[in-house]
Amino acid sequence: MTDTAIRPDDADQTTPAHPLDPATGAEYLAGREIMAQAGLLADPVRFAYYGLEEPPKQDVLDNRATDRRLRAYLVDTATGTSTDVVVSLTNNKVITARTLDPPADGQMPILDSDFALVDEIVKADPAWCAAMARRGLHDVSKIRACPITAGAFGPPADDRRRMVRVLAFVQAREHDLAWAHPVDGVAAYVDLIEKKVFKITDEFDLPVPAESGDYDDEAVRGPHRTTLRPIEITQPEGPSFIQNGPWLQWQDWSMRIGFDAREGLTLHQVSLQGRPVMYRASIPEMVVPYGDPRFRHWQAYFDTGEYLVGKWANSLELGCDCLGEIAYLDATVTDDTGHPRTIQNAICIHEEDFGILWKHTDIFNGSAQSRRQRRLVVSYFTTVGNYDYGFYWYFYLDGTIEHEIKATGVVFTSAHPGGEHPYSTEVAPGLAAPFHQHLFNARLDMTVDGLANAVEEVDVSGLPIGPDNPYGNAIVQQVTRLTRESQAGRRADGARGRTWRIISTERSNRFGRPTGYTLYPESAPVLLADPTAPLTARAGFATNHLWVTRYDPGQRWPAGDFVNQNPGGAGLPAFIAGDRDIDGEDIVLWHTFGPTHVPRLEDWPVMPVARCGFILKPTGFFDRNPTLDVPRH
Ligand SMILES: [Cu+2]
Repeated sequence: MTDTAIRPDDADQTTPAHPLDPATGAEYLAGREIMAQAGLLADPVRFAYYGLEEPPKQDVLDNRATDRRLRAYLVDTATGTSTDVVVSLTNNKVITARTLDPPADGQMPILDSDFALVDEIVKADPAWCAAMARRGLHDVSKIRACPITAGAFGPPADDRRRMVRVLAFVQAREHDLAWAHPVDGVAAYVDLIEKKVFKITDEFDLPVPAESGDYDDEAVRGPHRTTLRPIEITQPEGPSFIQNGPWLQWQDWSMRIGFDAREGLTLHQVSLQGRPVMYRASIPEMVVPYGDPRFRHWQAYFDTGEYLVGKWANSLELGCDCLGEIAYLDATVTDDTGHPRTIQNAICIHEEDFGILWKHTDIFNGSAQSRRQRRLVVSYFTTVGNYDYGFYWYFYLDGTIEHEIKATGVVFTSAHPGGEHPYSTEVAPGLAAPFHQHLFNARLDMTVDGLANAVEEVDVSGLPIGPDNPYGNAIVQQVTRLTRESQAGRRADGARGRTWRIISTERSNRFGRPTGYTLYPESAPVLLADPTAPLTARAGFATNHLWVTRYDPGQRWPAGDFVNQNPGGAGLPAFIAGDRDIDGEDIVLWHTFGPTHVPRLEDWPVMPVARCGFILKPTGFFDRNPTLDVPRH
């Protein structure tokens, strides 16, 4: 096992080799200097986001992407003034600096420092302390304040504030699991600019659940089992991939790896046998709406747009998080002041055996053959509050691409009111885990054999008995071309085996049919909130499993650029308003997926990984099984 991490920060370089390479620490500092010179960084201006502003696709493809740019979301924490800034490192100047109108545009994401700030603010608030004291909680040093993004629920005076709502948990001892001890019925509404509690809702008292959830305490977990023998994975000749910084090649695949403080891992220019498949792939948004309609009806977070999943990426550990011959990439993000921070070993790259690739024992010729499947794994893990999410991209020998999200960590909790509560599961005495959804959105900038692509919706069905089908056994496909954006907001349909095929409108296979890749969705529920709910307006992307748009470099974020307290309508619903032609064009697929989580007793106190994702498979991309050349051993 070797740690072969590439540490871009170690290299003293200001100009990366490729226009899609992640921004370096030196670049962040250079961009910061440009903003400072332009007077944009007077204290207390903070960076709510800072990252690479990727060049337009055509410029990259034509090798003329020479202007290296960074984008910063600045917020003045004294006035709330929020500015969206793009700087050119190449030309050493500010390109744009737009001041937001937050009630219309939304607020900047949560700052790192907001967590500590909120803790201070609530603990200094007499009314909040009194609400705690009435519940018998007199020592506020044992209370953990959990800031939850506010959404947009009115009244308008509230929506104009940069605010969070704060729930409380008790952590009586150092290693206590605070999530086991929610203080329910009371929430503090905190203005992050005025730095005060402006409202408290104190609606009901329920006892703080007492049972320990400290899963690392032997008194809770019992003694460790002793029956697991070691599994060791060795690759005596090393892994089969070649990595050169962010560039990666494995078998017939090649790609570039990127990382963004907001959306985490990004993949670029994924190609197979030198043929383009995806120009860019990432998971640029997720929303976790909770389904308890009591006073916590506002609980729904957009982990990516509001909290920035990328900057909470974990440093991975060999032997624990990743097994085998691992290559790591570090990620460089920035702190609230725009200074670089390196997350060591943030991205894990390795190769896995994946069981049988193909196998057949022939009854006629006696041939008995079997081949092993392998996959290249590119992944990272992030922690946002109580939950942890692993984002895994898999590339297989047969051309399959899979994305899998591993959700683990601790379920969010409330106090259980007793009896049959319709919106939560009682997971420990008096402790509830409310039902909720984890709805992710994948942005798949497909380039199947080039830029000119189209999407077909493919259903399967039987046919009724008739003259052409006298015994009723017919099985057919219904293929519907999605030609305009207005037509391409689609739901999965498991009963019809619905898939979406992305085809090249320029290249064909040996039967003259378009080469393609098929998206296989999991047919789980989309957003369950009422269509007229305030959340639905803000999470419009989550109301369909599929959207298809014409490529536009400005359309990056499915819930809009500024998700925090956005009033709604931004992102995908706005992107398709122009109803562009998507047939034979440069198109982007946006795929919503993820579980509706009814917590189980077994999810407490720490949840075994729950998986969700999607698969892309070559469909007529090759003329036959592309893995006949895989040797037996
Ligand atoms: Cu969950």
